[in-house]
Amino acid sequence: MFSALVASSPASAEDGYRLWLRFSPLFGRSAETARADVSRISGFPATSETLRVAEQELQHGLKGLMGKHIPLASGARCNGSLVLARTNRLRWNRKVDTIGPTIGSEGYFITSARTKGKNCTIITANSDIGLLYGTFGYLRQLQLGWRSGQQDVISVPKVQVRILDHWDNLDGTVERGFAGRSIFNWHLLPGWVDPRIRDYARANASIGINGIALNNVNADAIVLTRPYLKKAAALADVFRPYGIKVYLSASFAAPMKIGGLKDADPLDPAVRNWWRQKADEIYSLIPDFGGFLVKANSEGQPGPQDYNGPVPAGWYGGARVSYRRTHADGANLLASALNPHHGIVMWRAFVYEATTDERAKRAYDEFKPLDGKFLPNVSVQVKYGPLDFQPREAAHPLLGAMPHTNVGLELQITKEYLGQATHLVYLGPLWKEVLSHDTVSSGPGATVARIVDGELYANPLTVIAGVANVGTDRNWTGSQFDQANWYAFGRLSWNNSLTAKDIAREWVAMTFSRDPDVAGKIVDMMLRSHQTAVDYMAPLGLAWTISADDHYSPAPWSHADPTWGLVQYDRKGIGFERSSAGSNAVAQYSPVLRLKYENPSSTPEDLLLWFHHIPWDYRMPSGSSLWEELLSRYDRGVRSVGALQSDWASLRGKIDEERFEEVSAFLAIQRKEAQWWRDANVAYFQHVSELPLPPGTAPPAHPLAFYQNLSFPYAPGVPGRTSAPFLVAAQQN
Ligand code: BDP
Repeated sequence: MFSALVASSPASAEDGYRLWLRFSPLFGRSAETARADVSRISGFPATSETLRVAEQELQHGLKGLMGKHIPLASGARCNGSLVLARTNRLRWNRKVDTIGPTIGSEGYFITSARTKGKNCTIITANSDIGLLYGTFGYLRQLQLGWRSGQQDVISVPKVQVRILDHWDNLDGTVERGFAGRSIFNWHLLPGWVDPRIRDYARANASIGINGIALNNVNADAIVLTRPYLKKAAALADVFRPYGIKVYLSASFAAPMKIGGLKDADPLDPAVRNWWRQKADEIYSLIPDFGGFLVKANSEGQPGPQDYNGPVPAGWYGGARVSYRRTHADGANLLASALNPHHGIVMWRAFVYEATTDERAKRAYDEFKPLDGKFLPNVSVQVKYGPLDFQPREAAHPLLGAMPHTNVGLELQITKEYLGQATHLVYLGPLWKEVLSHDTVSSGPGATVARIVDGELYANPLTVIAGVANVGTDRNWTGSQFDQANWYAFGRLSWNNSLTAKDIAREWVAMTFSRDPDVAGKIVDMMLRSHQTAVDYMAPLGLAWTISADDHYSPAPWSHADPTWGLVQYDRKGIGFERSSAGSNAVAQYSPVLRLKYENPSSTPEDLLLWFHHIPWDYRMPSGSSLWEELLSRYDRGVRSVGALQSDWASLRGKIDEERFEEVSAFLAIQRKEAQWWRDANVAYFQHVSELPLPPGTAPPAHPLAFYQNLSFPYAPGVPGRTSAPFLVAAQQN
């Protein structure tokens, strides 16, 4: 069963399928440490599916690392073995007794003990899933060769819901997916569940992911019909032993689309009743269903704001009032239906309309007034920046602005705006930038990390979501290096104080090499890679330099329509004026940040053009004009890709050939595309600014029209947005 990963991937196939769970043999001191730790594993027999999984993982991992089969033994005593047991079976150990109560329901504790002359290593937790996390934590340390003798490890996740959002459609396509098709084969479910799903579950559990939203936020209501709920239930059965709950993206119009109701008004008693019954039905099939993810009143999706009018008798004490329904009405409608079953609602704050004066302000304008109005089992899910996962954005102004609301963070693992699968862009540094950003919302130290993990405002529900980058490609993520982004998301969602470098070091040691020289070089490449892409795609806080059609090619001109309020490029200068002299988006930040962002001189250079429309001849701190600085950033970006290529080339012979060649080829694509990005942007901005290129700056390879005439009708991940026809209750079986 657990096995596709083992059976279908012979050790010789270096195609990346095994991810960071390779368990290649240990040598030298680390092999000795492992041997000293383990002669057998006690704590068995396993009393749950989860423990059986832990047992398989330990045996499988140790077999790989130590080259031998480690037998299982019963009991939970210290007798020269590795003990895997719940805290309540280890009362004999004082440390376990003290630490146990502090590690919650998912944390774990690894320690060593000595009784009656016998040593043992203990992995303990208060729950079976904690034991599985502890197993993976222990194996990780061994894999890394970082476990030395006696050290204790206490590990407790900081965020409750650590979830991957799949933007997978029921027809098998993946919106913004660059790694093949959806790994969920809805057509064959529930009869056939691909063994790969189990491998997916174990990879996720190994990094602490405990939730998966199965379908696209541009949701097809059909997923909530009974046949599809049965399909989801079959997936939930596979995920369950790994501590992973399934969630579904719900269409707000589902009561009409599949329920035959005439509207979906959140105040309509028939609608409320429909959702309550739907929730009951879901839980009868999936007893541990996680809840709903909802995109409403955004990009054409239905939502509560579609309803405007008198409220039913009984509301507001029977007074006759009439008003437009809000996001809180919508979220609370679903939350009350799920509440009896302990389900949650992740209500997305990604909203805007083409008519708004400034798109980056919209979410704050709509949601800030609703602070405190959401039920406790609702999390308002905010992207890290107020536009849309641009290569770099200012932090989202809602982060820190809703102290009485659970605010969840949405990161994008799939690289929609960062070179898709081919460009090597490690997202750890970007996410750390976001998490360590100080919103100064309640004095200094109000970091995004502390808002999201609930520490700052003591939130009852904490959520961190990553838009998944996984598909049917053999290497899961479309490229070898994109696995690192999935890995980093999991590790950071468990522990937001890890550094991007720590995480890269772990990932490299478990995938490419434990050799410190090789690993050091790859880690260094990864740490430079995000800034590199920013340099050739969107330097100094620029946004929307990508094609509006394919989200693949450079096309700053494609967003230049001022009615969208996205960009401002003109003869005078470049950048978007968000100070009080412009859209005044700065007013949405705390007073300290507002002041900082108000003036170009105090705005961080990386966000200069995000907040300001700057004249082309503005003097930058470097002494160059803005125009020269911009050009030098593009050139630096292209050069840095060249450096990534030569660093990688120096590793020939030190990495297996299969992955070496694949990465080399992808870097060559990236090099070519970085040049193209640079040239297209330079050509366009030269056209806009009417400025000459300074001496020494190479002209673009082609005239502007060449770049503007390119088209990529088959670029991957572009949504077809085929919306489901209205179905009626007859569909239910
Ligand atoms: C944008 C994507 C679009 C998504 C949307 C969202 O281009 O495909 O549907 O975000 O987050 O980034 O809802």
